[in-house]
Amino acid sequence: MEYKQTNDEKPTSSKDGLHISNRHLVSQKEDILYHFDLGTSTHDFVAMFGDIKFVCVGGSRWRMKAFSQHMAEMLGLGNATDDIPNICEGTDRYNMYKVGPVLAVSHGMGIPSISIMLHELIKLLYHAKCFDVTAIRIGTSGGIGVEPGSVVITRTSLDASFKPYFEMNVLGKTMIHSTQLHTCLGQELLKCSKEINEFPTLIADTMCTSDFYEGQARLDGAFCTYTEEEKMEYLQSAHAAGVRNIEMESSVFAAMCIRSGMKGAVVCVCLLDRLKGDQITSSHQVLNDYQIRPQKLVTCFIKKQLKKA
Ligand code: R2B
Ligand code: URA
Repeated sequence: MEYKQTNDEKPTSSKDGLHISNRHLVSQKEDILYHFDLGTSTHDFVAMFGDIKFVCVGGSRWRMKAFSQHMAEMLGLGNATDDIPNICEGTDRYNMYKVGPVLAVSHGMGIPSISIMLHELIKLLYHAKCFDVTAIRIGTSGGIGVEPGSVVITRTSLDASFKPYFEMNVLGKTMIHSTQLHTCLGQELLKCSKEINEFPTLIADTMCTSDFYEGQARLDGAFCTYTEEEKMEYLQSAHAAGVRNIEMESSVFAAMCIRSGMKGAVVCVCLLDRLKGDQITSSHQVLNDYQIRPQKLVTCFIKKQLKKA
């Protein structure tokens, strides 16, 4: 196993925080961001994206559109009912919306999907000469020993063995990347939640898995090889290790934020308490109300930051 410390990486270029650590990219005449349907020869990245300061990512394309519409209203840049064009309309992989200095991008489900999106997003920001960019993942999760509807701001993303790193196989070797999220950013987000004062919010560790069913110790997948007692023992040991929620993208998100020099945060609402069950039984209305919570928190944070600037 090869231990790759993030700080060892030599950025090819760095401007107040955004690093691209890839010397091959510099010699390339054109860069095509295939899954965004954008390219440096066909699009003026500096003109389109040069003012971006905040990037918000989330699994669902509809949620990210609703988020950008809400953001437009909150920043006084439009009404929540105004249509906002999808910048990536040439592809059905990801959706992207821009509202002033805020870019909202969908990432689908799981580590591979968000990883591809983040490679292209980081290159987009690099080509656009963006600097001092904050990236926030807003999403859903399963809580462990927390009330449904609570929002967890991730301290560190742990793997399924509760290790604080993201392992990736590169050229047949295991590379390890740190998965600690930005401490001050997490504290600022917690402050916003206290100001909003509408839902419980905590800072805690998040477990990131590569599956929703067996990977998260559910008993209701198509296959299951363990007993209910073994499931509970595993979830209790996750709780004892400091884990308060489980989702499927935070590890590679944290790792890529560190590698690119972006401040990163993960803000997820808990749809259920996994110590009490596996199925998500709340009504659509309750689930919608829950899913708006991370959006509210992040909108409040961005509004505050822009006022300061
Ligand atoms: C949270 O919810 C999705 C699974 O339902 C997954 O993308 C995640 O991280
Ligand atoms: N997302 C997950 O990954 N797990 C849950 O239990 C709920 C949402």
